[in-house]
Amino acid sequence: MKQTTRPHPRAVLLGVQLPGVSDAELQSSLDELARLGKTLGVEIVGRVTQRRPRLAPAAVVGEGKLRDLAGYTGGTGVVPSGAPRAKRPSAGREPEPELEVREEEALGTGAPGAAVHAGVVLVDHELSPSQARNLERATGAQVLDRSAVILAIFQRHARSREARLQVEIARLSYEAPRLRQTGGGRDREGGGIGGRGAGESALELDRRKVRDRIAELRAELAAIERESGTRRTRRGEQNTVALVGYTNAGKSSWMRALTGSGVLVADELFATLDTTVRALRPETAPRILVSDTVGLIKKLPHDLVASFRSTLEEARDGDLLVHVVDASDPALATQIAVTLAVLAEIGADQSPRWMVLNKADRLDAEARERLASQWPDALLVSARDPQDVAALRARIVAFFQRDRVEAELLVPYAKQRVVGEAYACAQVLAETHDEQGTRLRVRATPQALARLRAALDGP
Ligand SMILES: Nc1nc2c(ncn2[C@@H]2O[C@H](COP(=O)(O)OP(=O)(O)OP(=O)(O)O)[C@@H](O)[C@H]2O)c(=O)[nH]1
Ligand SMILES: [Mg+2]
Repeated sequence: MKQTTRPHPRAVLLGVQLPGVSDAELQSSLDELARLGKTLGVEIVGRVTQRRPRLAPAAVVGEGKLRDLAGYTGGTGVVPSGAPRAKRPSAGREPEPELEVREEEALGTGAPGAAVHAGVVLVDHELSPSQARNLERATGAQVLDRSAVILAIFQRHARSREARLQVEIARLSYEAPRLRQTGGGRDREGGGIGGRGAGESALELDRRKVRDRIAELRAELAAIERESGTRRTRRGEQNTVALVGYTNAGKSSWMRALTGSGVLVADELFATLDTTVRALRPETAPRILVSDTVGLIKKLPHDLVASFRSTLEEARDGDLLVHVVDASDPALATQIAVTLAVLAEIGADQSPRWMVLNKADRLDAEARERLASQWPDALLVSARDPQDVAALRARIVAFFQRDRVEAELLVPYAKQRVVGEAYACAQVLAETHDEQGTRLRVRATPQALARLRAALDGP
């Protein structure tokens, strides 16, 4: 082994093939889980799957598969009967407040003879607290379900105060019921809320602390959102386009291409958590604002949707939604369906919407043809192709010009601020001055025109 590179913690994937799920669907779901794991920095060393009518209540899979799983992790492969063993002392460290992949354990060499030792098990299903605990006891590894993995990525990628608060609220909400049912405070590391003692009183204390903390964070978030709410209302006067879609589809790449902004583009899942708003370049008069939004994913934990609601509402408030799809991903149909479902959930399914099949540069002629006939209304493009960028920009500009009407406005000298407003929300074709005031010839939407006239009639 090279000494310079720090090895990644190793993980094994666990998935159950439920009735109605094809082999391909199962594998594609596990592929996605593997990508989520890689985003967290773990190396995937194997997959254990089982076809079952439902998840085994005790430990997701049956006894035989549990032993297979332990072959990767070095555990006993058996769920011990009786009370959970006492917690290992955590080397005098304070409990980590984050759901983190514990590298030191993942790198352990506990399994004599095991070729690859995985310290982490990623499960492609929502786990009950007892399933998680049993799996941990049988495998000796850290067990994370899909929601926990997504939450950990969000936690790692959150930059702004707003995003950090949203993630923290989601994480506490995710953990609260688990805390309730473990019966002795948290017995899994990584959650680290409240006391460690066993018994009802400690549990009560933990629960209250979590509730209080969530309330506190919500209040803080509400204050921030009130402010960004006013920012949004101000933007409400302008033309806005929201880029929405599945994570890694290329939203931020389009944001960069359309606006020249330096937003982060990365080949990882959930690179973007904060909404960024920038003007379309070259600038139009009035300006068209483009916003880049948080990506979506299959089985996005409900707590995250709830807590990122206001961020997602940025998309709902757009005059036009550009739904970016990774056309080179074999799972694009599922990704489209998931995106549309979330848009419907947040009430964003009423706005005009275009579908952009992105990454067309990765497709051969045959695939392009197939997609074009399958999604006849979509645009097949690449964020990397300047011609495609110019074409989409032109379509966006045309969209906002569509219902424009021309009008003449006389702005008295006492109300010159309306001239500024006209430049902000309309295209000013001519400006002349006479003794009565400023005469503007404008082209604007009927709504913008009505606003300007109201401003002229008002005090
Ligand atoms: N080949 C190719 N790659 C692209 C294209 N658009 C984006 N990518 C790549 O796809 C990856 C994801 O792009 P992003 O723009 O960060 O995707 P996103 O939708 O913002 O993703 P999240 O913020 O994580 O939800 C990056 O590695 C990009 O370079 C494209 O048109 N062609
Ligand atoms: Mg992004």
